[in-house]
Amino acid sequence: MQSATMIEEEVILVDEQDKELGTAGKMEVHEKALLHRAFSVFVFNKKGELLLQQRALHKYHSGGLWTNTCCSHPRPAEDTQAAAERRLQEEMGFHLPLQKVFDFVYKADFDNGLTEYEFDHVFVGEYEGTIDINEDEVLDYAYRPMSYLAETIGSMPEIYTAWFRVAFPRIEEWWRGKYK
Ligand code: DMA
Ligand code: MN
Repeated sequence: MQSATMIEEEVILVDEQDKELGTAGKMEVHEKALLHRAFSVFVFNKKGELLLQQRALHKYHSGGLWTNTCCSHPRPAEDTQAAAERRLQEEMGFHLPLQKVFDFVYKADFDNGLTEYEFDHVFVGEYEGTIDINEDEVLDYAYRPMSYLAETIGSMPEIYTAWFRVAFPRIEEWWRGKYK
């Protein structure tokens, strides 16, 4: 029997301006380094600490690494913010209205031959309530101060995902305007 996770998920192919070009299978785009639409969610508590997740060890790339609260890809025809709110619930077990803050394009090659090449929409939200992680996706979580993250991205970059390190300076700039 085929499990739900084995059914090929479809993602949205885009150009560098996020214009839709079509759809393709999730594994195919990461094998062939095709640019596709993605999102990254950054959730903070009232003190302005960032909620990190540690990716489950068996994820298709970056397993065991620490990263922002939640990441994934919108499905074909799915609104990107709605997808981000859906996936935050699926991975971290809570619902939160999110706000788009910026987007960026990045490309990163992984040791296992896969590549992330994404137009990444960045969303933020504030949350203090209960967290119920999905163990198929997430190994652990922790709220961390931005100063600690800035320091440790410098001193031990290997524990963090590639896109988290790329996005961090811009999130930090946004964070200074809100929490500092
Ligand atoms: C993909 O996230 C998106 C980014 C920004 C890296 P993911 O690998 O966690 O996606 P999924 O949860 O769908 O496996
Ligand atoms: Mn991707």
